[in-house]
Amino acid sequence: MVVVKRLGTLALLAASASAGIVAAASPRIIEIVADKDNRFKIVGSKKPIITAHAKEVLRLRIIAHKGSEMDKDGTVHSLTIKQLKDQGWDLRVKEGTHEFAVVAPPTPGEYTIECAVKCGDGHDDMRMKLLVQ
Ligand SMILES: [Cu+2]
Repeated sequence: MVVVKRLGTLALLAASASAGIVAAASPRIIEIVADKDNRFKIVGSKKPIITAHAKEVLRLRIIAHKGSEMDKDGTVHSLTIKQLKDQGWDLRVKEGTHEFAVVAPPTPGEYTIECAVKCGDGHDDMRMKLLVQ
């Protein structure tokens, strides 16, 4: 019984180690400006749409500029997908450049990424799209 248990643990360790290597294999970097005009802009793209494969690991580099308002704790914007908040899709950013690794959801479809921090004029329309294929 003890031996079986140990083997199980080893197998689990091996599995998570290889998963780590796969995840680390150069995820795409997507550069996003959360701008002072309270709009999201994707560097090198005309439309604020991120296209990803299901479960794709993405590295988001977010350049944040304060709008006319910010949160008490200094957060100037956020990138939030309401239904995926508990899966890491609630990125609050202060002024400056920040990098986050996120995973696209397993279910294809259109997801709205919105700002959940009151950032001033334009806040209500501060959103972009995650298109999962
Ligand atoms: Cu906002």
